[in-house]
Amino acid sequence: MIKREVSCAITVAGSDSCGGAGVEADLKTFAALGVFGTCALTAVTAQNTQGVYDILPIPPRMVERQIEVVLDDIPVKAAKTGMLYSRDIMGVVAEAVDRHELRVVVDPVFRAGTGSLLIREEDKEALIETVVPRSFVITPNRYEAEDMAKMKIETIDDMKKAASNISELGAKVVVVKGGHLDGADVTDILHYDSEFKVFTKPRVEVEAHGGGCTFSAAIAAYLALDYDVVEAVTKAEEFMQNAIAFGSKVGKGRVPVNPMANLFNEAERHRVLEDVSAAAKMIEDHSEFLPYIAEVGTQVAMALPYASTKRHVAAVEGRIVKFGERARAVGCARFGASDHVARIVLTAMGHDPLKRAALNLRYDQDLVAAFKKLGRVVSSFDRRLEPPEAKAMEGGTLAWGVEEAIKAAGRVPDVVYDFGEVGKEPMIRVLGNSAMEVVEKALASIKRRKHGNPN
Ligand code: PXL
Repeated sequence: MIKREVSCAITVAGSDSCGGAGVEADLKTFAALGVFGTCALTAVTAQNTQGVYDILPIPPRMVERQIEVVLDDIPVKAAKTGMLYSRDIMGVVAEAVDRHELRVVVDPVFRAGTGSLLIREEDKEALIETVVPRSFVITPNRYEAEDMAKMKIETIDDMKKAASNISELGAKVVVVKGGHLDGADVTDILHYDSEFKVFTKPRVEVEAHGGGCTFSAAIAAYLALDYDVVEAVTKAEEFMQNAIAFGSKVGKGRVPVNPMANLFNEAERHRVLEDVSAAAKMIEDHSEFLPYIAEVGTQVAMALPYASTKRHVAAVEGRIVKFGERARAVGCARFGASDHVARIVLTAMGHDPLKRAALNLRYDQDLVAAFKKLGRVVSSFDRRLEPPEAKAMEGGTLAWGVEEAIKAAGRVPDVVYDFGEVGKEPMIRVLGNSAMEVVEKALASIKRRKHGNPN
C-alpha cells in the first residue's frame, strides 16, 4: 500500500438529522476540499429544514473520549467547533485544545437558522469565558457578535468595533459575518493583527441552512491544507458563494447549502471544454452551417452545472467566423470567452438547470420553419417592446429577451429568435443540454430546410 499524504481535520459539533448543518455539513465540506474529516459528536438533534424538535446531548466524558482516541491516532492539522451545547462539554473541548495545542476555528453557535437554541441559555457566558480565548479563528454572525461584543451592530463600522472587542476576549482572528444586516450586498469583516479585511459580495436571496457550519469548516479545511489564515478565510468566502447560490431545496423549510457545488464544477471543466471544442469542430467540418454563420460571428457555449457568472461558461475565443468558403473557429474553447451567448445560457439555466448550452445562427425564416417541422419548441421576442429599465439591468437586452421567450413558451424553448433592430442583426439561438446537442439539433434542421440557399 503506497502511503498518500492527506491532510486531516476534526469537527467537534452536533449532528443535524436533516444533513444540512452540523457535523454532516462539516464532513461534506472537508471531503469537498480534499481534507480527511474526523469528528467528535457533542449532541444529536432531531431536526429537519423547518426546525429543531429535540436535542440529546452526548455525555462530556464521551465527547472527550472521541477527541482523544482520534487525536492519538490521526495527525489532525486543524479543528473546528460547532454546537457545544453545555458548559461541561465546553470544558472538555477547552482542555483538549490546550493539551493538543489545536488550531481551532470556532463557530460560536447559539441558535439554528430556524431560531431554536443550540446552547443552554445559562451556558452562553461559558462559551465566552472558555472557548473564545482559545480560538484561532472565530466566526460570529451579527447576533452572536452582538452578544459577545456587548453592543448593537447596525453598520460596517459597528462590525469592525465588535470584531475588535471580540479579539480582546482572546480570539486571534475574528470574522464577523454580515448576512443578517440589510442591503443588496453582504459584507463580512476579517480582523487580524489590528488590521481589517473587508469582503463584499452580492446577496443571494435564499433562506439558507448550514451556512455558518460550512463556512467555518471550509476555513478549517484550508488551514489543514496549509494556507495562511487570511488566504484560508478568503478562499472560504469564495467557496460559500456557490455553496449558497446552489443550495439543495430538499424540504419544506430552509435550503441546505451545497458544499459540493464547487467540486462538481471542477469535475466538469474538462468535459465541458471538450464538448465545446467538438461542437466548434462540427460547425467547421459541416459546410451546411456556412450560410448560417452570423455576421457578428457564431458562438457555441456550454456552462458548468453550477454556473453563476460568465466565467463558468466555456465558449470559442473570438467566435466562429466566415473565412473564405469555410467556417473557422478563431481560437480555442475557454471559460469566460463569451458575453452574449453566456448570458443566454445563464438566463435559461435560471429556469431549467439542465439547459446549459446555446448556439447563435443567422436568422432565416425557412430555418425557423424547419425547426418547427421537426417538433422543436420555438419562441421569440421583440426588441421594440423592451422597457428602458431592462437595458440597464444585469444581462441587458438578451437576458430580458430570453426571459420573454421562456415566458411565452412556458418552458425553456429549443429555439429563440428575434428580428433585430437598427444595428442589431436578426438572430436564431438554439438552446439545449450540451454544446454538441445544440449543434446536432441545428444541423438536423438545416438539412431539413427546403433546398436552396437562404437569402
Ligand atoms: O448552524 C449552526 C448549527 C450547528 N450545529 C447544528 C445545527 C446548526 C444549525 O441548524 O443544526 C447541529
